[in-house]
Amino acid sequence: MPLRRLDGWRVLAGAVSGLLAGFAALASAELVSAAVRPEAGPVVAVGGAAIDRTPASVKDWAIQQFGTDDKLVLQIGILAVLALLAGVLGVVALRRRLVGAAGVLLFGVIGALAATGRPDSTALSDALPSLTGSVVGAGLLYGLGGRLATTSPWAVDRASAPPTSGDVPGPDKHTPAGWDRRGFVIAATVAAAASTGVGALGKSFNASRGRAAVASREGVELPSPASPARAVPAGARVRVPGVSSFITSNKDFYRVDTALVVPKVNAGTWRLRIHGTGVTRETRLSFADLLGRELIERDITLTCVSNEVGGPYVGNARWIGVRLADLLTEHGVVPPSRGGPADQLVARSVEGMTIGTPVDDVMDGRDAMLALGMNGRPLPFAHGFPVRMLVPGLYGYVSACKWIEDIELTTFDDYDPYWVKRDWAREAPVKTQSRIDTPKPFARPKAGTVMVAGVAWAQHRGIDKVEVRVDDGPWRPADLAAEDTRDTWRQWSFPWPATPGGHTLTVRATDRTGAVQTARRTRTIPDGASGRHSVVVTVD
Ligand SMILES: Nc1nc2c(c(=O)[nH]1)N[C@H]1C(S)=C(S)[C@@H](COP(=O)(O)O)O[C@H]1N2
Ligand SMILES: [Mo]
Repeated sequence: MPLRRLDGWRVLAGAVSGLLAGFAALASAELVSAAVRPEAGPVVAVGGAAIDRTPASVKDWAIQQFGTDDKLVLQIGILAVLALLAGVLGVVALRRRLVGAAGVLLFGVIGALAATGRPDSTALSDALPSLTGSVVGAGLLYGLGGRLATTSPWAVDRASAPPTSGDVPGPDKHTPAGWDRRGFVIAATVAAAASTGVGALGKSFNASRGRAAVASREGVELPSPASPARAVPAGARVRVPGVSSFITSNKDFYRVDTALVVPKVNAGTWRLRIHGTGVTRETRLSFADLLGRELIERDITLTCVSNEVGGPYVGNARWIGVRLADLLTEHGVVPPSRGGPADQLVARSVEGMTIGTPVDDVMDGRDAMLALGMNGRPLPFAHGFPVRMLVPGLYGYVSACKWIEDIELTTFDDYDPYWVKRDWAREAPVKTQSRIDTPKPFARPKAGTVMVAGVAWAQHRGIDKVEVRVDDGPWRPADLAAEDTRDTWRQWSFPWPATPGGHTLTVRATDRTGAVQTARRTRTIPDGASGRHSVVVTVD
């Protein structure tokens, strides 16, 4: 037999059938996940498993590179890899349909393992979306393969061609000219249309699941707090354009969490369990129980441990919530400094996050709270609706559990929460920091008086002084705006008589313990970045 030319169209059709199989698998998985839970879908599960296993340094790098888009980048990456592998499997299936189909099933198993291995997975049913999807995908690949069957696309001297495996019909049983193009195109079109329909159905079911939660949020009326925050002092805001607004709006508030799908929790069915060592009265509280208590309203600045010096992961909001210390006391909790048995409070969220906080910090008189409201609104879903924890003075990863549903009293010896298992410090008070908001790096201000301004924070200690240095000159005191509370950041400004040329501006803060913000640069891991923020500008 003469050497037949490589049939490029057939290879392409193979790749297309692989892609279609992948698409059908994901679409049916989406539909099944609507019946199980949206988080059990393969892309979310594999993405979540990847996040759980990413070394802290890589995760930190991803946050720096992509910011809040890190999750989108991850999902696009997963889909791109899946598409590539699906295409390859499709080509493999040209010669070995069973191998191709088995490959698709293998992905289903990987997805199922990822889904059931997530910390929030409580049922084996989480394996169903991936498994069902892969069975559909494998079946489709096998079926489409029937339309493509002929000799190997590459080869072709029959004598030297590898033995045809049993599942591949020999060329002569099919169209002698090669493969069944018409049949393939029809089958592929039908498969694509069916998958699109199934996927769309799954998406709409998943969306309607969230609708009850959305309605429950819209129904929340925040009562006026028994203990309101005082008005932000007029002098707390410096009047310099470019400074961060004193209160960060909900939409501008940074978001850092591991959730690929923002949990949509229905406040009507939500419960908070309080239990553990030293809890004399274990309870489950409803959202209405919390709303019915005396509420406090406080301005609190929240900071992420992943914030680089000068970085954006800090925000200040007016929160309304329940005093956590009172709630714990009612449940019999005694802090270790007064002889209590539990030194760690572990908060768990609906999606399986665990966050550990020193019980002494929660109960030492500061305004640790279960927040229900943020800037006058129920918490946004992305910021923890219906309830999140906040402890002034501690980084978010050791204090600010969003979508909280469980509080367990335990010890630091007995339990390591999520981030601690991943090399971050057990305890992490916020480090004293300051940031230049204006001028921006590489700005070109005109010579004359240039207003340098920004924010400084040392939550729960308070900021007492901010100083600015130009190049290697002396430290000069900045004008400090009035303090709102020692749990909030403080704005500052500095009128700089700028002379032409390149200059470096550096800022440092001193907190109320008298400690000066260190110049020693450290990484964010394990307990927060230290060092001083500098901005280089060229004065014209
Ligand atoms: N459930 C849950 N809560 C969480 C996290 C998370 O990943 N999951 N991240 C924590 C971290 S690291 C920070 S800095 C704050 C950020 O809160 P924000 O997104 O509302 O700004 O939430 C904390 N609470
Ligand atoms: Mo964080």
